[in-house]
Amino acid sequence: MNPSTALAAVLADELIRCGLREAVLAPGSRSAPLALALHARAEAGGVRLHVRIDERSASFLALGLAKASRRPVALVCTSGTAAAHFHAAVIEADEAGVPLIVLTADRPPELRGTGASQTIDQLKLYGSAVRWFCELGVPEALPGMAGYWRSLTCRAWGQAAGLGGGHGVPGPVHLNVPLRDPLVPDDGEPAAALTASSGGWPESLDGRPGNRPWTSFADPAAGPGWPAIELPWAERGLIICGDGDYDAEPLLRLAGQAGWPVLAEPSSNARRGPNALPAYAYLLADPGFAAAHRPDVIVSAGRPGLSRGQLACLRGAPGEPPRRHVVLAAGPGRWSDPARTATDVAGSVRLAPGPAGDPAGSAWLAAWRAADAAARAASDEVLAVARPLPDSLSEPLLARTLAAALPDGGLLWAASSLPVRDLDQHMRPRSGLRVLASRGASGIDGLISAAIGAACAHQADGGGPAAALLGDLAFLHDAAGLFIGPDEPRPDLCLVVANNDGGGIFSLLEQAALPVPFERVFGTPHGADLSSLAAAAGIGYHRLERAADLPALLGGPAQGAGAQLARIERARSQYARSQYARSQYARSRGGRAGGAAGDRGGGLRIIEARTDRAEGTELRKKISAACAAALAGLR
Ligand SMILES: Cc1ncc(C[n+]2csc(CCOP(=O)(O)OP(=O)(O)O)c2C)c(N)n1
Ligand SMILES: [Mg+2]
Repeated sequence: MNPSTALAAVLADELIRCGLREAVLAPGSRSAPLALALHARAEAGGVRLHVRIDERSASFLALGLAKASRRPVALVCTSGTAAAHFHAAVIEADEAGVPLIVLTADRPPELRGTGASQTIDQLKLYGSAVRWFCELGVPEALPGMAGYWRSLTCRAWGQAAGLGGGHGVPGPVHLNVPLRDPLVPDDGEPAAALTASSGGWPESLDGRPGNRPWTSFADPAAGPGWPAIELPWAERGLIICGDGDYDAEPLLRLAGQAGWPVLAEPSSNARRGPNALPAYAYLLADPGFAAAHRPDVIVSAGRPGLSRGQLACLRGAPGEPPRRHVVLAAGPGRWSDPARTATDVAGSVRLAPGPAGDPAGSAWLAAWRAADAAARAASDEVLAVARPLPDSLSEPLLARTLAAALPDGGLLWAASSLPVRDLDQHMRPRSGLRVLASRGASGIDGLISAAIGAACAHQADGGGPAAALLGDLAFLHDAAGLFIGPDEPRPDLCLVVANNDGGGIFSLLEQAALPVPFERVFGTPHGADLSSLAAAAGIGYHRLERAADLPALLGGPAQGAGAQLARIERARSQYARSQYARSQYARSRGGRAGGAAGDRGGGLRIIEARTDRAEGTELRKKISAACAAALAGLR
């Protein structure tokens, strides 16, 4: 076996021993050994492989897979600008704590700096966005390589997963892999040999017996716990849950014990239980309510920052007496304190024994609940009579309906910009729905692919149907993410696009007052025909006319899905072996393959809701005014 092939086979083998389940790659020549090794292992049922043409889509697909599964995903590309296209997803993975193992193939050193084609400086390409960077040595048939390659792979796995001596935070790692020709297996070498046999090597390349990884990591749950902080009870407390992957249960219990409202962003997955207040954004945006309801204690978790009212609440008013703000950290050195008001950082928090009022009868909680109910009723009333038709397609109504319609066990990907904010303002508390979003860097990039990845992983783990709520610019930004090869795994996923022909969020910001350049410079209308795009990608499409029709549409395939299914059927017979491997994989995982479209009925499809930006702006202003009037009525 030639050295490049051997290295790739060992890397793939060791990653699978570590627990790798999903790998994503984009095509290229320098990366051929890695691609062939992963493909061989996928055929054997050891891992699921996803191939994408566009590296940016590939990297966000990997991000979605890793985010939903909470496991490292391998991401492979060739040398040159291909590697640069991973950068945005690597940044999001860093900010949001998502485990990725990025493997960029590279020219060997003797070909660098010579003007050789597709050669750039790939060393530390992602800067401080990775937990660990390592440039591998050019593979050579020397003794000691098995230990070198296998231990290094385990280190990458441990660093990405946040393992290896404590409660680390998961994140991306970058292995730059120089590969020298030959880049394909030697003549006549069977594909099966790519699973790390060691013909022609000075020593065995095999891993540890029993299919164990070279290095195993102690379970962090067995180690010393995170420092907890004890808080004395105070009546005026708030729990603010920002985006993030943390266990909200202890916070919800604390809220119940202390009688504190829970103000939870959708992707905190903490918007449930009796103290969760879905209209909280309207309460915090109301200066009168905010001034009369200043908390003495705030406990915050995750990454808050979705609305100005929420940030103002964290900041407090000038001259106000200092208050306690306990921030729960995701891990060492990783906590969010956007207003710089943290008085304490801890791993968890509990109420100190001692005098506590009557949380159930607390006037503080009752006031928040009454205000929430009033704001909710006011906003619902505006939505119910929104022009031009009753039950017309307003974006807030779409968000509210979608979050309620997905069944228990479902998954919802919320795009940045207005979709996640509409959910924040209108999604009713519920359990059973997992809401994910790219809120690490809050980009509108890669969101189709990230949603596809999240849905694939969610459904491979036995999860239910998935939907994504996307703005039109976010949708177009990752249009390449729609173009998926016939043999690629596809989830049951509805891409629900609120198409207001531009960036609706800017109409709510200060620049909206600049009439002349506004539309061209911020609004960015495009007039794109999404149904043509769907047809070009062979993806089912449905135009939604009324929000009330959404629940029924979520359940079934859209127009055009028949053609998609037929294509997939052809692909199925062509690739019967791959399908067999997928089912083997699914069995080994104890779940579904999550393979081609139709495995779960719906497949990948688009539902477009056309809305009007100006009307949407007016509607949101009306809702805010109605909420303010309702809150004033309570005083
Ligand atoms: C990669 C990236 N580029 C630019 C932005 C800035 N940005 C934030 S929201 C937005 C507009 C999004 O428009 P759309 O997806 O249609 O959602 P809408 O505001 O209409 O709901 C832009 C360009 C961003 N967040 N990420
Ligand atoms: Mg838009």
